[in-house]
Amino acid sequence: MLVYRFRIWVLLLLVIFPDPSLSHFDSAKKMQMREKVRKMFYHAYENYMTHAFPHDELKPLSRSFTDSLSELGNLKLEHLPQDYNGTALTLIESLSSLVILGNCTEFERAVLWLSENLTFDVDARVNLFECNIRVLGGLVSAHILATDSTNRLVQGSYKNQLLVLAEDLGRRFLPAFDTPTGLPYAWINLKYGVMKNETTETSTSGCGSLILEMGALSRLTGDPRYESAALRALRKLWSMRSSLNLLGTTLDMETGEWIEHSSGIGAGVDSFYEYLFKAHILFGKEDFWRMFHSAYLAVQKYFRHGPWYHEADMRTGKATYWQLTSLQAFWPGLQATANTSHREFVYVWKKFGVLPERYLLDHQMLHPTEKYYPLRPELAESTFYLYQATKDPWYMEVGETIVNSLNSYTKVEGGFASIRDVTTMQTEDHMHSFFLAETCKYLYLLFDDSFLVDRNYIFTTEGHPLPVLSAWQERLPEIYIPSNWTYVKDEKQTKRSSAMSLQVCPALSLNAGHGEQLVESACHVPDARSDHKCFSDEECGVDSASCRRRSCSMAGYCGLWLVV
Ligand code: DMJ
Repeated sequence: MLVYRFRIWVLLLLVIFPDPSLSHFDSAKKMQMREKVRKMFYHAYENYMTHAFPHDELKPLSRSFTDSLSELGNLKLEHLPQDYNGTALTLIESLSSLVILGNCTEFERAVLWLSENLTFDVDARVNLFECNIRVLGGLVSAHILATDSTNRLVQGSYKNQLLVLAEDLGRRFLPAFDTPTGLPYAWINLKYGVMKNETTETSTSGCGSLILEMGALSRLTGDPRYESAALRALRKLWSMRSSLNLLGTTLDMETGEWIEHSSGIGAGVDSFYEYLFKAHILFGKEDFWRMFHSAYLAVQKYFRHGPWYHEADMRTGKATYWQLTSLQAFWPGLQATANTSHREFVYVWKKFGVLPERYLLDHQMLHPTEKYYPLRPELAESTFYLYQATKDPWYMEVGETIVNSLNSYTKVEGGFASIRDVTTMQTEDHMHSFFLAETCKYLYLLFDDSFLVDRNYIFTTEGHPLPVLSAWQERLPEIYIPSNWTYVKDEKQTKRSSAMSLQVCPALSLNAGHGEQLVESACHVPDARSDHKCFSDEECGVDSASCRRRSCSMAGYCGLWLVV
């Protein structure tokens, strides 16, 4: 019975997934797709500018606006401001995308408007994490882009106005960190600081993903307080890990005790892992790499189940919730070798037309209430990274599918609307600012990466680019220094090949005796067929890291699936 169901899935998937060897992605097609994405961006941007600016976000169905900065992360909509008229959130979030799309005129117009009108001296309680990634990150990144002569912006008219705004905002963040543990409050009033009786509950990503933006602000202003505050919080959080190197999802920042011990790689935690890795790239500190390495190994050990990631209790490592949450879709992009997980996310996208917020893996069904798709970027993000890493045209086809779905299901006259229920494709009157900051940007970069040629950027969790500058780097950890910089390879070393080139498991092919180190690799033996698909377990070979035999997944791809 199971075998039949499996075969039917595979047959269905053969129809759903095109064969990449027949890829139609020549340069004309790429250009056509790029233009399609450009149109999407401007349809969203112009509708925001016409119907919502200078308020925070667009309501595309009613063609009106919402001042949503203080609603972000505020599930119960508590302490909403009485007299707050927005901070042009979507415009700030669009700045770096405008530069990537090459629209310097509009970028300059926006910079001018912001420098003359934007103020953070507003009585609004905001979520520190959200305000950091969207507003501070948007401003810091745009400031760097404005001062980069290769962007052909009119340099003379730019007088660091965005940096001045960013520094003002950063100063307003600092009272949140003035706590006995160094862990910040999740909420801060921009005008009055931490409110009386403010909640002490926060999340792992809330206090562990501030280092890129606040670190960049310190490097740009020479004021170390921002980076130190973010670093102290991150270190404290890391010290709270369990003996399994796992963290929970929510905690009390005042006592430093965990509230929710179950966690995964999705909501409430996701960007914590992302920032450890990216902070290492941006600032070069070995510490970040060590933390990331231990945390990553623990994720792979306790959360991973074949291509999927479930949640587990940080104390025992025992599985708790078996569910896909849409935020998890950034993970394959972070790994950049995780084509198997990426394919399963694509499979779910194709099954529903877009990616539902939560999908129960153990029951293979949608979560009864979280059936929405708020125009999230994570799958486009991973698709862009995996295309950059592999140049496999299949990822462009995935990008095309995403673009087509967004245009068919979410495009309305007044912009792009979130989906309330993926089973009915009923729309909702909200276009989140990350649609312009991330979703459109990653899709555009997938089809045209000319912005990245000869430049080395990391993207923040909100998709704002920050350049990797040697001036910001500490000494590089040994692990990242190519061997030929310091010494000539000996004979044994030259004989070593990667698992990918050997196409066999390194543990089988390399003799790990007598001082010789076993080469561990995250890459796997390439799939037998050029379209990466499989019909049977026999086609799948072995996994190079574990040497276990791989099998053919429900979606028809090779991987290390464990039987549930
Ligand atoms: C964005 O604000 C960021 O990507 C964040 O890290 C997670 N959620 C949204 C997009 O889904």
